[in-house]
Amino acid sequence: MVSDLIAQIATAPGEAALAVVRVSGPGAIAAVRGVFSPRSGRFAGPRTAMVGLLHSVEATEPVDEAVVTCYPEGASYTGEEMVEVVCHGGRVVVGDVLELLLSQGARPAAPGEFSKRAYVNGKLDLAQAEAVCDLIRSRTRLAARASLRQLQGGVSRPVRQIRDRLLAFAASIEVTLDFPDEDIVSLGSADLAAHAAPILNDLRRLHDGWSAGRRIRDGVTVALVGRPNTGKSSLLNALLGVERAIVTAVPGTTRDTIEEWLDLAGIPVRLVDTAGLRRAPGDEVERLGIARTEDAIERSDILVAVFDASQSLQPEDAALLDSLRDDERPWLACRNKSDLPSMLGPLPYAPPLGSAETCALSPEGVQPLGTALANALTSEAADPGEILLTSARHADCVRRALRALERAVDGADSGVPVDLACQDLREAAETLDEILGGSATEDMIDLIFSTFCLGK
Ligand SMILES: Nc1nc2c(ncn2[C@@H]2O[C@H](COP(=O)(O)OP(=O)(O)O)[C@@H](O)[C@H]2O)c(=O)[nH]1
Ligand SMILES: [Mg+2]
Repeated sequence: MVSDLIAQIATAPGEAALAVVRVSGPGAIAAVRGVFSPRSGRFAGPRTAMVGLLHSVEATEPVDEAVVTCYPEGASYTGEEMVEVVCHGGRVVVGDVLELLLSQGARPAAPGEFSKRAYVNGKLDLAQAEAVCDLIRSRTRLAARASLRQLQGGVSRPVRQIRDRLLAFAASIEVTLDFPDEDIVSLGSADLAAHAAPILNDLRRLHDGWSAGRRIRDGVTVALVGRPNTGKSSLLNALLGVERAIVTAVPGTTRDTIEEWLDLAGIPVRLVDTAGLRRAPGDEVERLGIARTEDAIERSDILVAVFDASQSLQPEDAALLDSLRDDERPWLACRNKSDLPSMLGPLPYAPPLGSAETCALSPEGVQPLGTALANALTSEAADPGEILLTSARHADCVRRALRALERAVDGADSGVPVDLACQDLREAAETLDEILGGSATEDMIDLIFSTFCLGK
């Protein structure tokens, strides 16, 4: 593939001590040479940092003092000849540095273009390249670690291994088909099932990690629901440790839904405070707020039903419990205002995720709710060292591979010719190869890299 010269700022915009501008493609080093004068007077060899002055081509206008490192073809992130310029950050300088490099014949790189080149040049497989993007976007440490493992081949290795076993399996069957007269024992359906079993097992295990992986990557939406004045906004504030939502003693204060991210046991939680579900809303704004509440409930993975424990169960509380009973989503009860004398008896239905007693007036008082939620979230979480699929694309490939393999086994069972089973095995292997990028189409690749950030 013929490649051109690209340049882009690799760091986030805004005031910062330093910024990084990268140039990649044939002639990258010559392009930088034209606008950079090393302080030592001579251009250092590859992979050696040089401090010096970036200036206009005519050397009349200094642009910045910078550190420049050159990478030869084959030994850089993209696999191409590449230069990394570490200049000063901020609004002006870094833009000028990029301009300077563009004036040397580079064009601005599109989002994900450096990583795409790394993939095209075999520096990273597709799953690894995707991990770079995920690592940057991680919302919690657990998510970052899962992406790092993926970057280091944690997903690619088992996937490649299973793919190779499927191919070897298919080849071993094909041998019996190609040379039917030779002294090769042909595979019966029982043999096929026996050979497929360990592969099926490994594929299933890989796929099982997806539900935990998805939570770690995309997070879980938790909505606080309940009638007005039970303390939902206070709970949100105390859990976040900041006064995010307005709290007053006036029922119906929260008119809009408020969302904030929270890190609970390493899982990103989108916590949603809702307007109370009142049967007789005060005005139009509150009516709209309640509509949004219903929408927020719809989008939630877990619901927290908040009750004012200093009052007996009110008709609106009972109505909420009725609707929760009919909802398939898991929920837990929060008995708030535990600092006041308790008037709330046992609830008519046992919450599937249990109950937490809280006092929303302090961060310590809401700890039981944090713990109950964390327990609910981590109950099916994998152990930290386990390989987790954190990409919907990967999970989909594994699911399709599983189906193809199951088809092979079922088909052989019901007397379908073995060569058809072979086709299914090859299809399963090819589907897994999509994870690594091997059998991914050009459009698929472009789509994946287009979601990357600029300069990546
Ligand atoms: N004593 C006590 N008061 C609380 C507690 N939680 C909230 N409140 C008070 O209850 C009122 C309503 O709280 P708010 O968070 O706005 O309830 P929301 O309508 O459910 O969002 C406010 O006056 C809060 O200060 C609590 O745990 N103990
Ligand atoms: Mg509120």
